[in-house]
Amino acid sequence: MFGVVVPTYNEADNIKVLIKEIRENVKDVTIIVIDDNSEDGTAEIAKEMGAKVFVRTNEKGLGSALRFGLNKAVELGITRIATMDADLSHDPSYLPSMFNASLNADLVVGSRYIEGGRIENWPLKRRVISKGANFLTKLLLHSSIQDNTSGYRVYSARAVEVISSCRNAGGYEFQICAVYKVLRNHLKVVEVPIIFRDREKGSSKLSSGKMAKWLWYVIKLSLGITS
Ligand SMILES: Nc1nc2c(ncn2[C@@H]2O[C@H](COP(=O)(O)OP(=O)(O)OP(=O)(O)O)[C@@H](O)[C@H]2O)c(=O)[nH]1
Ligand SMILES: [Mg+2]
Repeated sequence: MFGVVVPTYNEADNIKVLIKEIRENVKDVTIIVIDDNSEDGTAEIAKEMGAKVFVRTNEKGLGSALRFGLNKAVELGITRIATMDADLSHDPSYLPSMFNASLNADLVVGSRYIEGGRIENWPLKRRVISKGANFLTKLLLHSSIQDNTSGYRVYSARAVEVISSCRNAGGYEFQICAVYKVLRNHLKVVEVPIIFRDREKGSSKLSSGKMAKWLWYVIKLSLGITS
């Protein structure tokens, strides 16, 4: 049984297209939207489109939204759960092959940094941030994964159980925690190439404050002073 978890904050211009494209690519898929009380009607649009929508009013953060959504999916009996951004950077046409790969792995990572993968139309600054984050993850946490920051993934129910300990990774650092825990528990990870497109509508939620929080978390994780 396949599911897709989409964290959203003010993605009204993108969510309708995304839900439609997910359904065009995967039959019988449960779409779970975790919305942190968007002001632009994202949750209402997702509900109208037939997604299972959870609106959180007293918590915020990409990582905690993903953890919440992945746990909900497991509760619903879904055994292979994709996560993807709502901003159309992650092309739903990769979902069938990623779900297929997930039948033999606990984590499938849609990777921009292996052969066949790439990023289209990202500004230099954004490329440097992404490459730098991956460099630090490999250096400090000895990750063998090339694209540790990608949010386009498929988790098995077993992987979701293992990453439930990522409680201290409430923001963008959740992606790093999840890869780290899955590798530490000797679960199988595969990377498949994806072509990533920059968002055309809506705005990025990645701020310098969130990047600083990300860095501090990764340092603490490498020193073993957080989980
Ligand atoms: N529920 C929830 N979703 C979030 C939060 N922050 C970001 N998101 C969603 O997470 C996804 C990724 O966020 P983006 O702002 O696109 O961040 P990014 O893709 O790392 O960066 P850009 O390249 O700048 O787009 C999008 O679907 C956002 O709407 C949050 O605090 N809560
Ligand atoms: Mg984005």
